[in-house]
Amino acid sequence: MANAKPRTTALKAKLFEKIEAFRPRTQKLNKEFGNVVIDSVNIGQAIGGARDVRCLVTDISYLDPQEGIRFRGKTIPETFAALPRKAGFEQPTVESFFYFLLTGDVPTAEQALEVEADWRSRAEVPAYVFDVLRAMPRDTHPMTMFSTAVLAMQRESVFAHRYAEGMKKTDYWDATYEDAMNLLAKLPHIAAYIYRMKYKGDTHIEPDAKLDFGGNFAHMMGIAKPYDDVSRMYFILHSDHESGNVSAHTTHLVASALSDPYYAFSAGLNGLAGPLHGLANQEVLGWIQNVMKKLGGKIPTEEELKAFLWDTLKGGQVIPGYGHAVLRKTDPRYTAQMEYCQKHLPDDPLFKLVNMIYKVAPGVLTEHGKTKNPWPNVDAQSGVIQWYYGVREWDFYTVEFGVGRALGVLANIVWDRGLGYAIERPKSVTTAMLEQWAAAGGRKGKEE
Ligand code: AMX
Repeated sequence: MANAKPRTTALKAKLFEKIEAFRPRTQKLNKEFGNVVIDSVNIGQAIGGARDVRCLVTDISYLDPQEGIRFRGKTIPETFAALPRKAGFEQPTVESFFYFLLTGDVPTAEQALEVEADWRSRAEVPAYVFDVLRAMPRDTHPMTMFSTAVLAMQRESVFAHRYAEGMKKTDYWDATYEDAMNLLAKLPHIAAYIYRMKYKGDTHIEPDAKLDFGGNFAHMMGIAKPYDDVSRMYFILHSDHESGNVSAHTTHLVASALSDPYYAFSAGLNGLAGPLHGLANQEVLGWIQNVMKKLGGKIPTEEELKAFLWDTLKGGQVIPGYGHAVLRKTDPRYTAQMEYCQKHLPDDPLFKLVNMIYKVAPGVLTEHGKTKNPWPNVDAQSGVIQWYYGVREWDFYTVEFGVGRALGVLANIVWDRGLGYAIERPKSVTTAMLEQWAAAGGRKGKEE
């Protein structure tokens, strides 16, 4: 794979055209306006995880604190409405969405089919990846397995291979694109393999070349319709959330050292595996099950639920699925999934319980007084849908998040290389310096 000749497809030609047209804008900003001040950093931001510091650039998605995510300028409902659908599908294909994310143009049905055919031709997972997975203790967390599988394939990297041969800087995007496409094409199979190896008695279902990304994932998971549409929706909703979140930022950071997409995405997955980030979706289900266990399997009343929320907070733990570093309203990814549930599983007891949490938790969190955002994020709702369709092993949920997140972070690093973004290297300071600047009322001049 590593020495495979670069391919030319319609999508790639279009992307090249877009990058070429865009690059002068980035170069002009950098050269002529590099000194224009757009922000200043305060001590709270330096200590507090760089909140609100505007030092990342992406044109793929933008997160407004009130409105939520827009993909390429479109809200979630606008995105779902705009993308073409295949006959019999309720949701757009992941392929059509990826085309849109990568280029900013809504594809025709035919262009989406070209992506499907392209991924199909790259979908074969090297046998050694399964050997590596099988060599890991079976109780290893599925996210560790997923990240390891991606890293194990690094030897396939077109980028690493061509870099070693002296690839020109203007070709970096092309090699990154090849790796991104090769990786994306394989992720559904790897994820489903981990699921069935761990939880379904190590019995496996071969991919079906006739199916699209979401359809094939559902097929290899062994779950009947409408799980194919559920998967399409899930992957699209989890794809991108601008560049500052841990998984996107990590992927971008690692790739900025010209580590290839396998290294970069594996690192991004390791960030996604944190309970304050992607692992929150499994934590939500764990928390709910714990509540029900304590009540002997009974659905709690609102009063009982309130008491459990307070117990969690008083125990020094966070309420998983609530709060956000940027958002200050209910996450529209939560709303999109809630609407799906209202349509397809309105009477599901778990859905009703999650709705009850939505009714009670914001008030409790507001009274608690710490979080800047008492509203639910994407993770508060996603597990309910998985549970309903039979994926009850909640420690797998973050792997599914990771499959979706790959679409966004890989599209981003293709553009990073296309626009020649620099190696990331912010400056650190010492606590003594902060104390000195605090006493002086700010950092004066450029003494350090
Ligand atoms: N439950 C309890 N306390 C919370 C809370 C929650 N859901 N959300 C925030 N807080 C607390 C913080 O821990 C912090 O406490 P501290 O002052 O003692 O350190 C305080 O409120 C202020 O935090 P914040 O500025 O409102 O949030 P943040 O930007 O520091 O963190 C996030 C954001 C998401 C990590 C946080 O809201 C959280 O821990 N939520 C629960 C975990 C979760 O759902 N994560 C998934 C987020 C979406 C995603 O990435 N998939």
